[in-house]
Amino acid sequence: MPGIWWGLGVLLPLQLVLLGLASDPCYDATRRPRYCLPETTDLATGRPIQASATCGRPPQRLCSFSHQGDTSPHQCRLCDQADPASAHPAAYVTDAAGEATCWQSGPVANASLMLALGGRFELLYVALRFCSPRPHSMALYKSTDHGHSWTPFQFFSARCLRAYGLPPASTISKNTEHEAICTAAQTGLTPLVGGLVAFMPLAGRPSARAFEYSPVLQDWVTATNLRVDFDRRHRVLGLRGREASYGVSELQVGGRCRCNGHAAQCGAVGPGNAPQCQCRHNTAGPECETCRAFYCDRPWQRATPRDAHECVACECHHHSHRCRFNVELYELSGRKSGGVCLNCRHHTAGRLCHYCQPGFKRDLSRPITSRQACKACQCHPIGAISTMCNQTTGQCPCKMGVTGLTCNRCAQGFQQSRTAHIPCIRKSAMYRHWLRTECQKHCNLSHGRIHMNLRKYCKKDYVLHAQLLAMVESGEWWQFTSSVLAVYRQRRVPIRRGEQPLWVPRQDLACGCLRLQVGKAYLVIGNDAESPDPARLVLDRNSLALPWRDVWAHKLRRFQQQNRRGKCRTP
Ligand SMILES: [Ca+2]
Repeated sequence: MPGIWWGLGVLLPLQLVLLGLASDPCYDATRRPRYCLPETTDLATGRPIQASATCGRPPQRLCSFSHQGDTSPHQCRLCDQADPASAHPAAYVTDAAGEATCWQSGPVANASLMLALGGRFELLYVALRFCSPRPHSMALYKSTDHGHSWTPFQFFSARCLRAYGLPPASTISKNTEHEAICTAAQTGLTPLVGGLVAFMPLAGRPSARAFEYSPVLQDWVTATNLRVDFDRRHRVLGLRGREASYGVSELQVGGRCRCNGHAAQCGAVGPGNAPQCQCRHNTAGPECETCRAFYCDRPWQRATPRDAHECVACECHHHSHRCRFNVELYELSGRKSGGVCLNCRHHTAGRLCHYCQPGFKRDLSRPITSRQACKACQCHPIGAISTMCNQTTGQCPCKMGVTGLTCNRCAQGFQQSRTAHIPCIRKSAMYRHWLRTECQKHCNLSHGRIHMNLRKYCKKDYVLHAQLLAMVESGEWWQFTSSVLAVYRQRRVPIRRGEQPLWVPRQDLACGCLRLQVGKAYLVIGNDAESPDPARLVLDRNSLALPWRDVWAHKLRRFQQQNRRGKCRTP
């Protein structure tokens, strides 16, 4: 038998039918994610079921009816648990034999059946086929915690108020959508055999049409276990109470895995394991209730027909496999993106691994997703101020006078120096610097004060007191006109007092070996050795010209006298 649920097939959501046709119900033809649901299956058939009472221990005589509306021709048979041929165990409620087999409670006032569904499911219908007359009062309970606690699902009673304290068939308002009601329907005595009691958890509930948007109803239809309490039997004329029984031949529970709209398939992972959703839309978990690792750019949401709420991968430009969700960033982005990449590799950095690390520059010839998207700056260790270059241009920060992407050469107008501190200096400064060192070498200057004593006096060829009157340039020479005021030591070719030309090499003056000023008087001390012409009076870098001080006159006269006395000849 295909099932007792013929009539309800058309009531199943149309989507189930449509989804069955598509290759992947969770995506449309253009591979866009869409709301999807696993098939509704019969959750009861084949599952073990428990009954609070079962006939046949000890063997009992029970009577049942063979015709739906006629109470008179009933059959009475022995129920004996020890004899399989006449036993009516609870397993007959969920067996595959359908109406052919039947559980019988025996002549008890109350009985119940309990079914563990083997996981959390969303239930669409619960249906019981009776082999006895339907109960006068019965209650359906569900559990969402595997039988630890129970919630009323539906009450059925010909006398609702008396049996369960509830008004019969009260309408369901939006505020009471998650509450059980009591109905007198399906409680009639007839049919005496084969009667049906069915319950659809969503029927009559205002939000049922918007089930995907109603967490209240989503919870309402969710169950792990079902229990049916048979609370009162109808009195049947001609049937004695000790021969009457509750009898159920079939229980069907239509439900589907709770996958939050993210799976169209659901199956047991291993033997004895609860069925698990085969999650799509980058979701994970037994009920697709979280996003897959790395797919956390947006917060998880249940899918709806309007929006599949697919979990979105973090955009890390292929430089990271890990990310976390940041709610502040998500809000700041206008609820678009909240993923933060972790451990960016390939020298990338930033929330989306879309920058280069400090010390690396973007190689714009490669896409940012390339492993070589970031290259080392390679700033010159001497020319650059730091090792960190501009991310986009790659320009290293150069020291003054240094240029080039990596600061590897001197800028125009600059020239390499030999110091790392200032690797390039202005060319003019360079020249001055060169001149200074060259002149220092050239002039052979004796630094410090000159202390004139007899020994030094004797070493010199001549010592004069002269005043400079004028100067003219003459080739490589400066020709001064001097007035020799006194001769304190005379050379071989005598120097006359009075006006005398005085020659100074041009470079000696440029380098400042001699500091001479027209109009001033000097103590001039020199040797003849360097002079190209013994007749000429030449003043050069080996000579001395000290601004004249009158105090020297006396001292020099004394040296002169000592010289005349021959003191210079005896060392
Ligand atoms: Ca059966």
